[in-house]
Amino acid sequence: MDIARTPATPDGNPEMADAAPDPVDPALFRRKDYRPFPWLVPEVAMDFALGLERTDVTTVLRVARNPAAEHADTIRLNGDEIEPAGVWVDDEPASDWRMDGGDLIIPLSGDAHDIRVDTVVAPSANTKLMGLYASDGMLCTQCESEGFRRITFFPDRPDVLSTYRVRMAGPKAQFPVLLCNGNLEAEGAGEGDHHFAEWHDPWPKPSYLFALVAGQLVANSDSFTTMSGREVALNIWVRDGDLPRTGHAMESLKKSMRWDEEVFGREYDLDLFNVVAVSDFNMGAMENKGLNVFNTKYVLADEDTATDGDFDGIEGVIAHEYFHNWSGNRVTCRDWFQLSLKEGFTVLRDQLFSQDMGSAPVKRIEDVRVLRGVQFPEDSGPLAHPIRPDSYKEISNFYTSTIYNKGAEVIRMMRTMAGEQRFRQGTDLYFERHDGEAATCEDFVRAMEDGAGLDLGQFRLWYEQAGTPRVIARLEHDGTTAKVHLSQEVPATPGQPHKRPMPIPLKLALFDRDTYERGEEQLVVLDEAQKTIAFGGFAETPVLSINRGFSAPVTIAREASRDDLVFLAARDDDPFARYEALQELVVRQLKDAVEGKLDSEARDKGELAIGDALSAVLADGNLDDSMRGELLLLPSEGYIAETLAVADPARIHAERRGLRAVLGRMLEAEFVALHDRASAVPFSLDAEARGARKVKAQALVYLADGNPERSAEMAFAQYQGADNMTDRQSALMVLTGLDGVERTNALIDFYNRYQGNALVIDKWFALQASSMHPHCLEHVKALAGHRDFTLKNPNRVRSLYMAFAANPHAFHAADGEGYRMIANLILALDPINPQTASRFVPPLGRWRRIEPGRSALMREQLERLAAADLSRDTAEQVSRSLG
Ligand code: 0A1
Ligand code: ZN
Repeated sequence: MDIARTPATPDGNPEMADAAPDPVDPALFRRKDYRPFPWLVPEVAMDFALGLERTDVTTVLRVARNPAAEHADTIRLNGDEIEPAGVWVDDEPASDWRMDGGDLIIPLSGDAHDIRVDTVVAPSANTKLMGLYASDGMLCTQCESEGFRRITFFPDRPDVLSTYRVRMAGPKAQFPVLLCNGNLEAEGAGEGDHHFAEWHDPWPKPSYLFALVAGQLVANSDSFTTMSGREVALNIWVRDGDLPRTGHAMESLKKSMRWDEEVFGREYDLDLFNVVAVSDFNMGAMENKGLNVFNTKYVLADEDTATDGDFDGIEGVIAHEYFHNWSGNRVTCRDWFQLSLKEGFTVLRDQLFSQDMGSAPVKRIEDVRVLRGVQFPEDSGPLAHPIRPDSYKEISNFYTSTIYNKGAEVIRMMRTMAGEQRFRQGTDLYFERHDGEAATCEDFVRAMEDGAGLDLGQFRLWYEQAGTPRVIARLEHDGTTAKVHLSQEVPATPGQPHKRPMPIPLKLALFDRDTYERGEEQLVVLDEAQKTIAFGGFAETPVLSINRGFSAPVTIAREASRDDLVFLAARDDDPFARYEALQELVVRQLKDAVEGKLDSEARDKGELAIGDALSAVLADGNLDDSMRGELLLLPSEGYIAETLAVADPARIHAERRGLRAVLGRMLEAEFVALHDRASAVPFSLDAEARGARKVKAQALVYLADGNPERSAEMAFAQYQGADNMTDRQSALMVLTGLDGVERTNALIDFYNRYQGNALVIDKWFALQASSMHPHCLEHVKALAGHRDFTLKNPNRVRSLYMAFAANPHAFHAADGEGYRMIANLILALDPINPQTASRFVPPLGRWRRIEPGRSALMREQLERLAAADLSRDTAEQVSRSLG
């Protein structure tokens, strides 16, 4: 590696400096400690004798010394909760091996050997859902990041690439379908009632991309012809009854394959692509080579059981996993510190795909909402980390919004600076240079420099520094010149007290206040602490539109008057900037209200301005309903909290509801008319009908606060008349927040109607846990005892408790009961499924930004957790949260 071009880290260490294990905390893995593995493993052969209770695994590794690594006289094979049932070296039984923790260490004297290790695993007992596990009577695997070591002993790190040959055998009646990565080479009858299949994956891959599935499955089969004319067989495997709900996933897959060819020049590289849906899964889906494994939530949909949002989620996740075939699989990661190399890039790719499939501006707004709702709080809290972290204890904790969503924003900024065409040259070069390799973020940046012709010297700070930069914008007008004064601050984050200025690409434009004319849009890269840009030809102070299209993942503090925001909210031609102006108008009002800065006159004025702006949105014939729905959405309570140094969740909730009630009353007739108009649009999945359903829901939400009785009536009628899940769910959401017989009846009806459909019953739990009802917390407590609730299924756990933890008025109950409930859940879930348990710690970790009374109660629960015997996953999150 060319050290000369490697940037220095903030503390002055070159990226790959030599380093010994951390003397203070040996459990800490550090990026700078990277060493290549002493052995290459070009080929792996595996044999599985399958059973739910017991599966026997034989693994043969062909190993050879790695000329690029230091000499070693042993090989370390990682293992986790497994034991070697036999070890052979070059066909001779070996006895000189030893264990080091979970790892198997075998002495090796020659330059090349065959190592055979036998293991036995118990899939049914595997509640962690990592490695080989049973779900709903079938067998499946999850190996990213470190699950393969729960199946067999192996150098379980992403820079060891091997081709795999796998034989799997088991009872045919129980496991009629046998799937693995790559191509099926042989299948047939085995002993007795058994059968077998042999798979070969010709593409070298790291162990985390290994997958195996066995069970009673049926396929929706189709095919795709690639740009070079190769025919690829496509299968989406599901449980028998679920087949009618796989059409959308299949269409999404074919669209993704075509789009990646057209936009990134990437062609699929096997003759077969399998997707399997499983109901017990820790995450959304997994990009295993040629055999993607999906959470059922991201496969199954029809109009009766899935919302428009679910349809979008499926399209996006199918695309995401498919795109990984190049950004992740063909070019993989050198180590887990480089996770954003594949995840940030792939998220950007799936975002661009979804932009092209639907409305680009709406998708951009949705993506920014996720970033602000999840990543910004992460970046301003105790768990803040750079998109390329420097250390971790448990890598599962780093599958974060920062790695994924901020990672995507960082690459998007490169694209904005280079333009689409040069960006493509950069990605072409990256794929060409690193195909078949385990690469680093630095490799990606260099390919962008060389291929896209960007100078990214200082830009590398985006990989190193955590925290959301804050840009302060001030406009000065003198004669005919308008000066935009920009400055930036990057806040301190854990372990990074001092920050350097980042290069921040800001798209901006100035509007003439009288003629409404817009000057040319400029891309200004703010790469110093302060910068001033002058624009000529303005007789009057213009109106500044900044961070158009959300060109940089920063917060903007601008000195804009309320009139300026109203101006932009009405006529900015950049849809994002228009949305932003409206959001800011509301955020300012609510912030001032929460901080007690509004007298009644100021309150009225602000409410009127917002009412006028919304009224204009409702009346604007140039808007489609989908964008109208975005513009109508009030900023979330979490987002408002994020703008305050210390937040009082109860006040924020009360003020936001209060404002919505005022607006609901002010615009009651308009909302009723909107609801009527939208209700007349017949169901279809096209953009217009979807937009209609979106604004219909918005109208009900405003009316729920403005005129609850009327809203309840309308919602109940919508619920009963619904011919699709989007309308049914939005009506039920509104009813669940209100009191009355409509609520009870609709909840009972919904449960009875969808009993047995796990994904829809998840919605039933989630709606109640995220409801505006004042007794939400008690409802959640009761639901935890419901016969359909189980800690064993991550979707069910999330549907109840994640929805609750994200529901500020319930979670932040003044007596701390919400915090106690989440801590109790963590304690109960941790021994079953630590990965899912640890994801519930961050909501408690917000304590520093919450008013003192609640803050102490949150901390108390974290301390209670810290005193317990926790998994490595949860312990790391708890100690960082307290830290
Ligand atoms: N690489 C997957 C995410 C993923 C990570 C870990 C998992 O283990 C439970 C599962 C999935 C993605 O980005 O889609
Ligand atoms: Zn991914």
